[in-house]
Amino acid sequence: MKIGITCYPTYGGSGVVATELGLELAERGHEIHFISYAQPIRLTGPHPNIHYHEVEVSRYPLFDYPPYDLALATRMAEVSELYDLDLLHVHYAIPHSVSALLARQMLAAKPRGRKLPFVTTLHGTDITLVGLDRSYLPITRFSIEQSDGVTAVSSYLRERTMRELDVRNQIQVIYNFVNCDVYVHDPEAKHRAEYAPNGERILVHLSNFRPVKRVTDTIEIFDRVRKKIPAKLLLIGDGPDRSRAEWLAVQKGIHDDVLFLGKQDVIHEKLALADVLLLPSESESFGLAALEGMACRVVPIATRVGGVPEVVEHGVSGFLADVGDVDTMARYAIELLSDENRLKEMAQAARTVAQSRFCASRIIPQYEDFYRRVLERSS
Ligand code: GMT
Repeated sequence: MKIGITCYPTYGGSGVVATELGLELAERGHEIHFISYAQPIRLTGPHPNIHYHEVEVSRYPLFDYPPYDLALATRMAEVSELYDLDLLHVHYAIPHSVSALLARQMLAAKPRGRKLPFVTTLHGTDITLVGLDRSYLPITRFSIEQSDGVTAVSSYLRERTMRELDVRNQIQVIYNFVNCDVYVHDPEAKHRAEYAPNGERILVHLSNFRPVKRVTDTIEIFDRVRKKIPAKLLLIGDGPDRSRAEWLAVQKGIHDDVLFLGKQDVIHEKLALADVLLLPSESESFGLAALEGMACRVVPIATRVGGVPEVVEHGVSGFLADVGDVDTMARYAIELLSDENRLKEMAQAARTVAQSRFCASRIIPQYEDFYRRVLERSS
């Protein structure tokens, strides 16, 4: 198939999933065209089946708000025509599904009207925050209902979308995935000594540092752990709450043990060094970071929110606690890091879940089937 993929190209779970999906599909022989305002961050190196088309947004003094969604729709229609795409797959409803809808209409209105179905994948805050904002709700609902196929990354997100947006079309759950050959434990842990020279335990947090991720809770948890166990905290990513987290680490006098690594291109190498991953988010429709950690045998300690319980089984492949309950999350970490056998057992259970339920080799065929059904319906 020839598939156009649109996503937010910067750091963030939906862009990561979209890019990894494109890479996996390209490996399976499909022709993939990314259409976005910048090259997706995980799209490194050339691939014969992958093309990237940049969306240029003109800036005129009159435009206080440059109309990206219109430029995107135009580029989607152009690329679809030029490369004879079979369908568009947009990640994150706002504004991508609206642009795809316009592109579909533009092509249908051509003299020899051409069909261009589009699939929308809902990721999380496009529904839970942005989509419920009154200024976006009607158009989000409309573009979801107009989509030729809709998927959500968890059952939680599907139920919530159906309940709160009251959409009438079917939403198929296709879980996020991880490439289990790339995301693996590093048995030699070559670089571990760079971060933990005295054999300290390593905890890791990976996010875009937005308020919803509660990064300062990560510092609170680590502070409690470090009082009991020699440990280091690796923070991967960047975003609005980074400086609050840095200040808190300084205030608590633990900044030498809290290592802000910033945005990283090769995440799995860093994740694979850790023992425990902290994900104390306020809301999380899936929790891709937890899954990526689990594939690397890193045990997640997360909040019991959204779709996270669909990924992490409490007490088996990780631990779950209430939002803000940093004491409990710290206690889980201390108990686990003090018991080598339990740590190994849970690390293996986490890896097994990642491999058996969320491996790319299981999930990508679900997308392929989904595309085929959409194409059949719209032919
Ligand atoms: O909402 C975000 O934090 C951004 C969003 C994204 O587009 O990066 O993340 C969401 O999508 C990820 C990939 O499907 C999920 O793993 C995250 O759980 C989800 N985030 C939230 O629901 C807060």
